[in-house]
Amino acid sequence: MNSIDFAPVSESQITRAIVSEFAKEFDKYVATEVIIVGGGPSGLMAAKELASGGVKVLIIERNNYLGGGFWLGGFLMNKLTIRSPAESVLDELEVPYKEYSKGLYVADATHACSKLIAATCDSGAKILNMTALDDVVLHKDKVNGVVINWAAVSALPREIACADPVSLESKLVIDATGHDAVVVKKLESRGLLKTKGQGAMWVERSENLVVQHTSELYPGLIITGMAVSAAYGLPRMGPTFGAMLMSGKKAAEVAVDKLRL
Ligand code: 48F
Repeated sequence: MNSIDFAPVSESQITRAIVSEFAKEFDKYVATEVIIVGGGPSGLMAAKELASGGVKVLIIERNNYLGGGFWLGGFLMNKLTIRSPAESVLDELEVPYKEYSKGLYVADATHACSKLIAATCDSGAKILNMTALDDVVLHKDKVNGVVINWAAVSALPREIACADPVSLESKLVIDATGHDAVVVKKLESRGLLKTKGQGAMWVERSENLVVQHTSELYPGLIITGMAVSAAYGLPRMGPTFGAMLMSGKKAAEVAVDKLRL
């Protein structure tokens, strides 16, 4: 290949393409059906399921990348584990894996995470990355949306960046922020609920309990993934991810039931 003639396009056209397309999409999602805070495995799974079912869903993610803890297995090693029956989700996502021992499967974390992100984008879910949750919108004892700011602004001390955040409205919010349970903590800080904090490691019990407790914790607020453990004081599970994927699926089911009411 000697040379390629790229289309003649000016710098300002490129800037306009970005600004106008971002503004159009942002405008569409200023009021939406479901906002998912956190783009780790549970949040991505919930978003994929909801958007595939025709629900208008937006993920808020403070990092510039999606995936959360799903990019790595345990101890900075690129292998993640899944316990039966959650390998069915790997099949759905077409992630290769192998059976290590009866009922315990191993996959490459980077491969699994890339496939989950791609499936979520393909489903039609929209993503606002580099965006951090600042607070919740609360109307008459029901969560009605989120207050957000650019992650870069949230990371600066108040005295340097006193930039007001903006609000997005939604019928439901899903807290998928992992161990920090950031949305839940906003309600706790106002005395509206009490969290128990995550329990110690006990893998045999943890995964079943997380899926079981995935529910609407407060009117308008559904919890999924490790946020469930933090809210209910359930045991932690370490680098095994089946419950994150299954909890995301259950959170989507709970949301669909609520939207139908
Ligand atoms: O931590 P994370 O992967 O949560 P998860 O879906 O999965 C937990 C597992 O990765 C693992 C485990 C079980 O296998 O113990 O830890 O429950 O993903 C949480 C996402 O939320 C984002 C964060 O960057 C990450 O991508 N997040 C956290 N706080 C905020 C946020 C915030 N204030 N605003 C926006 N995003």
